[in-house]
Amino acid sequence: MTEITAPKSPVTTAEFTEGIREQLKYGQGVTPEQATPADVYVASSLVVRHYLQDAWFKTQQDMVNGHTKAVGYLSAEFLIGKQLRNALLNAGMLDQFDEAVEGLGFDPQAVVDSEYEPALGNGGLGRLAACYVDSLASLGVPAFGYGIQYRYGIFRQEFDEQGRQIEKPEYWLANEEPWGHTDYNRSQKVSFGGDVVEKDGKKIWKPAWSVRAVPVDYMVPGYESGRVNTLRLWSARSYDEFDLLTFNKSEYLDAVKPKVEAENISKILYPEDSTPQGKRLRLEQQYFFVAASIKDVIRVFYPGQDKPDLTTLPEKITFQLNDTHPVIGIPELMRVLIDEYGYDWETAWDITTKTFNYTCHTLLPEALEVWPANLIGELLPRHLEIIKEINEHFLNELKTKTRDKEKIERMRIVTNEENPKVRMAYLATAGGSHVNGVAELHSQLLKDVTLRDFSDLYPGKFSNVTNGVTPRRFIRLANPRLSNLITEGLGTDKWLSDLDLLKGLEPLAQDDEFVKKFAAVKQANKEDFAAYAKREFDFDLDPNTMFNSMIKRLHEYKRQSLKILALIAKYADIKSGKVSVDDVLPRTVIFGAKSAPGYYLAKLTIQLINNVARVVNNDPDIKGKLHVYFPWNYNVRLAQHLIPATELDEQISQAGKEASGTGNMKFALNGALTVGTLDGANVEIRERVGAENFFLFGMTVDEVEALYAQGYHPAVYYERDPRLKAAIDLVAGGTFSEGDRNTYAPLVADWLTKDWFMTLADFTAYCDIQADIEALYRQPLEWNRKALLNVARTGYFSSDRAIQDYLDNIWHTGSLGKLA
Ligand code: B1H
Repeated sequence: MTEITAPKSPVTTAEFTEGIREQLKYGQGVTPEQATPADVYVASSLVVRHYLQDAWFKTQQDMVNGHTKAVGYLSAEFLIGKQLRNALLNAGMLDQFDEAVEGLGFDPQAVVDSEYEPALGNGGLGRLAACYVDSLASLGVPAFGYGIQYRYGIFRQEFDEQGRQIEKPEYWLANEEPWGHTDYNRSQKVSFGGDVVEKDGKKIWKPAWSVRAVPVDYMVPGYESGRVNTLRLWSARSYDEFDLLTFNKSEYLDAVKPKVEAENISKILYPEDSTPQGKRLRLEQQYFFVAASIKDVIRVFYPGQDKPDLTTLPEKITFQLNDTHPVIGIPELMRVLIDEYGYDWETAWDITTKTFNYTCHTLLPEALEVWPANLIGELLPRHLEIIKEINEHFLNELKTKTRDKEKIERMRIVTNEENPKVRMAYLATAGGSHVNGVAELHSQLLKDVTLRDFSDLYPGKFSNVTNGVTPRRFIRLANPRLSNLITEGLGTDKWLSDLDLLKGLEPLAQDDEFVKKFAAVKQANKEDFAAYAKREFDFDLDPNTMFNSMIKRLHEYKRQSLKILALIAKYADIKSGKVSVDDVLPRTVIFGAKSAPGYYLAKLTIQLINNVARVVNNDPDIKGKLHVYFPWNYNVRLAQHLIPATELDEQISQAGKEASGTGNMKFALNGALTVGTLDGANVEIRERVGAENFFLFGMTVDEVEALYAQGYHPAVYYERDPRLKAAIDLVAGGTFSEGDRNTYAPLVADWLTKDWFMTLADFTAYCDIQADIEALYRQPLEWNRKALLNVARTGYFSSDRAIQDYLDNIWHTGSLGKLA
């Protein structure tokens, strides 16, 4: 390789303008006069890529030649959001872009808006992966994000006339997509099916079919680090071009069938969140991207070597498994080492266990992936053999550690039953060096409950890394007003790469003038959001009401039901005259949530929320005091608009069910107060901001467990609290279904007879704390003081800190250093 110079000094406005002109001319084939904002978007993106190119080369070169171990973050989801503004910010070109685009007669906002959001993730898990690649690059850590370039991202959500969720395909690649660089010359072959034969005592896998994995590379520029990492998303292509014989028989559609099937692998993101679906195609996806990534790493770190010394692999790379989705990588690396490179089992196992680590993101038992062994056997026969062998070795190892036979049985990776299953979380725990949870409480519960036997016998493997979010996208880009105020308050903008500096704002919470400025920022953001909601959804939000948001996937454990029932109870109180409408604190409740398409109760909850909105918003008795809005298709863009405008955030999951949450961090950092349970990262947020600056309610994990143990009867709570009874009766009686009592009957029946997540048991506490919330809100200065303290005290929740924790405690690697 030729020596590469350090990246160019930041571009000037004139250079940026010239770059856009050139791209328009030679790339888009239009004159600036003919160009649309979408043309300018593509051209500007390519200009940014152009200026990042040298830094990208340099970072790759340093990664391969350096002595710093790289990180391979393996994730089925990267919910990256729009790229252009983020890249401009991180590369230090925001002003040049604005000036160049304006100079050419375009509105920068229109240009940025013409980017189609890549929605390659379901929710928190995918967005976390995106924050982590941002932080890795910003810290100068050599890293790859490895995943799938789905052609269809998470579905586009619409609501029908009845307020029901409709899923529409999200074809984000319909237009030119300038960020992904498709690199056909670095493709990998990934094979499936067939059988295993033995020859000279050696196992040989004879696969039945193969697909071509083509990398699509996204640059990941670090914030002010001068480093540019790679997010490599694999796209599946066919090797089988037209079968001419068939074609000549003019069976045209049959001839292209194999091609279509191969390409199906990367066609669509599975829209389940927190509950994986055991589907063949999903396993194909998982193996597809993991196998391609492992081969890619060997290509990158041992270039041109036929017989690389792969015992050094753990010094070159550490693979982080983002949940169980990429865990098939463990038997795959074993297969590669043994079958393709001739290593013996012990050596291969030593390399493998040193290379992998596993992050668990859940506590719901049904969310831990378990694959039928025969499905793995059909698709990956050699891998099934290897998994069984890993299981045998593991059981033998366990016998040296404990005499407790039942415990050993419980820990089987492959279950002992007629149709055996493979427990991917156990495979990940046995096959890697470290296992971590994503918040302190979650990591503790992993050790005490979910993976208890493992933590008993391998206590050193377990640790915690509390999640974090990137302040670049979620403060600086989403909330420029607050960013300016923070910079003014601190006298520096260094907080963007050292979020602990936010602590310096603490004394300013005692400065009424500063608190008023902070309040003015929030007010302006609310007005902005109201205008945005008008434009995008034709909603009429009143920015002089409290903005109260609940945005997250629709899931029973997250308890959107609790929020909507409390709202209905308030409505019932006003209608019955128990509460005078004049005393009601004006509030705008905003929901954002997608439901898995097959999740019946979740979809019914969406329908209910939409219909509560319809009834409440149009009821003259309410006098505009309560408003409910449910913007459809919640995504990263909407989050960036709504979070800065929110004053009260809902984190009301049943204690012990939300692994961490990351929305909670984004809200606190943007100056919202939280009403929440002692769950996930709420616990740590509350510890840091102070109990007096957080609205805590509800049962604790221990109380939940005790109630389950004692026998939970939700109807008792319905009888006990008249507000709850009134709310449920309105739903059951048809108030939100035009008189029809059947519409929500399944939901009502679930509440009264099952209510697995104890919504009813927490209802009274939740309603009671509203009085505290409203009393404080009526004292704006005091509310804003607390909100400002939330900002000042939550710098810990930066993804830079989270990545530093991974570096120190799990990966044991560090930065390449910044480039000038
Ligand atoms: C989280 C998932 C998840 N946990 C299966 N588990 C999926 C599981 O497609 N699937 O099959 C997709 C996603 N996602 C979330 O991870 C947790 O619920 C949040 O509490 C946490 O903040 C987030 C990031 O750690």
